[in-house]
Parts: sequence; structure tokens; C-alpha cells
Amino acid sequence: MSTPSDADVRTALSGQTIELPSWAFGNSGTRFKVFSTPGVPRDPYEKIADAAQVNRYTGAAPRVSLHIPWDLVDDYDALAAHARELGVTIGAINSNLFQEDVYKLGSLTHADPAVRAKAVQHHKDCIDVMRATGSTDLKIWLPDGLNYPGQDDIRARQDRLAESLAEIYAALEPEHRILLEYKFFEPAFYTMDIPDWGTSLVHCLALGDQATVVLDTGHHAPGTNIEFIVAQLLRVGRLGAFDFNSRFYADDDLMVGAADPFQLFRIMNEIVAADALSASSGVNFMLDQCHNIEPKIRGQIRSVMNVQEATAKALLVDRDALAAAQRDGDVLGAHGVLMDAYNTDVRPLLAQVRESKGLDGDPVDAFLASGYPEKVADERVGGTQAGWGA
Ligand code: RM4
Ligand code: MN
Repeated sequence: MSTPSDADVRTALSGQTIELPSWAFGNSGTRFKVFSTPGVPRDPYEKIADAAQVNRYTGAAPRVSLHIPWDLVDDYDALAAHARELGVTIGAINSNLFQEDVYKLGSLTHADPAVRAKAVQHHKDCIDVMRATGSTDLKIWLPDGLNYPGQDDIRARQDRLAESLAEIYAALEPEHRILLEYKFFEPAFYTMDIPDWGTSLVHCLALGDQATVVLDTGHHAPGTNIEFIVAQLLRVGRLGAFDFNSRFYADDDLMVGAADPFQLFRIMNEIVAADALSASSGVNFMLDQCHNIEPKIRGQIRSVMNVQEATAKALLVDRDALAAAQRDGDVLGAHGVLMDAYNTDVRPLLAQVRESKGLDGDPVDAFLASGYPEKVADERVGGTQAGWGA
């Protein structure tokens, strides 16, 4: 690709969208403690209302992912209508296979066909939610795995998984996709049944074109070169989505771009280089975070801004100069082109892009000035734990 013009950079930034997770707005915590926050949503309707605030001040977050059954409601048409009234739509539907006793030894991979059938049926129910809400992405994160060598047959579990996934795939509508997530450890420690992008990709390739990999930035061993995985999945047309967050140690679910903004830039650089930023590329840029100690809506606004800043820097890479330096074998020249872009302060550019859409240049200031946090703290009494088990 050649170096984008200034106008192209602005257009790309102005059109970029980031999907928000409903669970980021509820109370969450570690296995030690869940802290509650005044004003936390009491139901999925209020979670969507909070997500709409993020969109209102950033103009870049028009979709909300749901997690089933955390976001169980009687009437999904009504929930989707509520979202539309607030200017957002329902994004990916996340299944949940990690909170029932029956799944202790696995779900889609379980040795007992009755347990597998229940887990498959849960996904068919999620597809019904997709039909009602207009969502097109079914996101599957498989918590299955083994704690002890010999506990179960690794290959048999892969075969059962392939069968279960094929049943789910057969239930999709033509416009639907499966987003298949991987995670290298936790909750299982000896092996997960989908521990890495290769395993996810193997299953997606067997399923068909409507199956793609979702890359959660927190689901890798320390030191993993994530942008390499991004480049490879883009090459084969199977990068369906990101779950963006930051990690220092494990699956920390901290704000994207907080731990390693340079890694986020390198990831977005691969996206821009492959021309995969626009919606037509099929890559859904989602957040998967929990805000345990920081304010949640503001944390989501900050996260959207962090993705935008990394994207702006990636768009500013002088592609022509980079290609020339790479052709010439100019190692430091090529590296310098990337570093020049990374070291640019893009905040004024992003403020201008927001202002050109009629928004405040500083979404955090505008949100804080709105009085919304105080208003919901007064109105909402008895917020539930929206992360785990609500
Ligand atoms: C998992 C995985 C999923 C997310 C849950 C809450 O670790 O990242 O994407 O839905 O956590
Ligand atoms: Mn995730």
C-alpha cells in the first residue's frame, strides 16, 4: 500500500468503530474481591445505556457485545430497540460455557454426549438471540481443558470439539459468523482444548468460510509476537475479530494500550498495512475488559481513545519510505520510519477528527462535565454483579 494522504488518514479515523463489552459496565473483580461501584447497571438495559455514553462522547463505539446468560432478558427485540433508541446496536453474542457444574470436565469436548448436546443447544439459543437482535457474530470462548496429563484423551477431545462445532455451524444463518477464541491457559492448566491460534484456525478451516479466529490480546504467553499472528490470520482471511485488553501477567483484562501501547501500535500497523481497518475487511475490533478499580464508563472511553491513538500512528507510517528502505535492506532506516510514526503526538489530530463530527475534542472531559456518573449513582440503587453470574 502507498502512504495515505492527510484526508485519507482523517477519513479512516473518522470511520473507525470499536465494539464495547456489556460486562465492562458491571461490577467485576478478581477471585479475591469484587468491589462494587455506585451507579453500576442493574440490568442489561442499563449496561447498554452506559455503553451508549461511550459512543456519545467518542462517536466511535456504536455496538455492544452481549454475554449470555449474563445479559438474559425476556424480550430481545425490546433490548435491541432500546439500543437503537440510544444510538447503538447489538454486536457479538458471547456464549458462556464456564459457569455450570455440569461443565466441570468440559462442555463442547465433554466425554458425555448429553453434556455436549446441552452445550451445543446453548449456542443454538445464542443464535436465536442473534436473530432477534440483528447480531451477526457468535463468539465462542471455550474454557474446556485438562489439569492433569492422562485426565482425558487430547485427540478424542479435538474430535468431539470438531463435531460439536460443526453442529453449531450448521445452525448459522448465511449472514452469521462464528468467532472462535483461543487462550493458552486458564481455567485449565495442563492444556486448554483451544490453546492457540493454530488450533482455532484448524477448526475454522474445517468448518467453512463463516468461521473466523478471534484474537484476545491477553491470551498469549509473555513475549509472544502478537502482530505476527495478526499478519498471518489476515493473509489467510481468517481474522474475524479482536478482543482488545492489556496484560502484564496473565489474562489481566486491563485497559487496552495501558500496559504496552507500542504493541498495540505494532498490531494496528499490520492492520493498516493489510488495508483491514474498514468495516468491509470483516475484522471486528472489540474490547474485552473489566474495570475492577477504575470508573467503568470512563475506562471504556479511555480504551477507545487508546485504540484510536494507536490507529492514527499506524496510519501515519510513511508506507512509501518504509517500502523503499525495506527494498534497500536499510534496516535502521525502515525501523526509523515506524518509530517516527509511533513517536508522533496524534492527540491534536484526533481532537480535530472528533470536532469535525460535531463532538468535543476531549471525550473524557465532555463525559465528566455531563454529570452522568452522579446522575446514575443517585438513580441506581442495588446494582448487581454483572460480570460473573448475574
Ligand atoms: C474469557 C474470554 C472471553 C470473555 C470472558 C469473560 O477469558 O476472554 O472472551 O467473554 O473471558
Ligand atoms: Mn476474550
